[in-house]
Amino acid sequence: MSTHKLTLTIAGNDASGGAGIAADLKTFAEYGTFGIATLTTIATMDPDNSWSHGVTPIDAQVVQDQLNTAFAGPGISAAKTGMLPNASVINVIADKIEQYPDTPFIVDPVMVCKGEDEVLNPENVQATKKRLVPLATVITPNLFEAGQLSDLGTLHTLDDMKKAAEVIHSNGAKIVVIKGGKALPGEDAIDLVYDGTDFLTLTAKKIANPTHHGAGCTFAAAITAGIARGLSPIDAIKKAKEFVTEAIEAGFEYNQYVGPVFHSGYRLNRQENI
Ligand code: PXL
Repeated sequence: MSTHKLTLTIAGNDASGGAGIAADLKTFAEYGTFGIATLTTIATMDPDNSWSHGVTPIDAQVVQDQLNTAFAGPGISAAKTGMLPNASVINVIADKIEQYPDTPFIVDPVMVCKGEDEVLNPENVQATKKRLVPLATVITPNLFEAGQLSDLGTLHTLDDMKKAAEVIHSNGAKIVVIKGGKALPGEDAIDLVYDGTDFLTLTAKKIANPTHHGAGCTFAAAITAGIARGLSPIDAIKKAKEFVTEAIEAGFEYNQYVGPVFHSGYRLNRQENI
């Protein structure tokens, strides 16, 4: 029997390489897992029009075909979702994941890209609540996404985050991680973890670098790979916070619009450069 740990990302391609499946596959590799991608959408950014985003969905049938391929191997140790274009694609994913109740499933409910404040597609919020939240081993909304998923609207404080986490947990997600990130006022980047019993806060100093692009994807991918490698979900979340903090610190300016994290930062901090 193979000892390789297979990790699956069901997400979009960020054509600039910082977020989406690129972030996930690079992170999976850093964790020593065998990454597989099911592409759901292609996100492009226009250098001639203020980096405005274009989103091209992949047909739901093609998403289903990719999932069938991904699950036809020795078995997926953990799977995650990222950017999903519409309810049809969400339904196809939920139908497949429901067939694998023992596979840890991490939902990163991407609703907006950094720098954009328009919700990608309002029907996604409803479909995510109905189909993906109940299946989630871990769900990783940012403040905005947690406000939408809990119907509590804009969240401003740690108390607001706790209330939202309770609602999202009551809708079926086993562990809720709300990323306060840079949106929560104060000096620290605070994430709130709720497992239905205890609240845990993970705190890191906010990093001055504006190199956050892809941080959310990288964090969720690191949780996925950590669980695949045998960590408990809570330990995987703590490790992922360290991993993404060092990835942000190692990030760079891609152009005037965007600064991605560097997904190899954690390893390179511990390894002699080749
Ligand atoms: O960071 C959110 C995100 C997720 N997935 C894809 C993206 C982005 C933002 O640009 O392009 C594919």
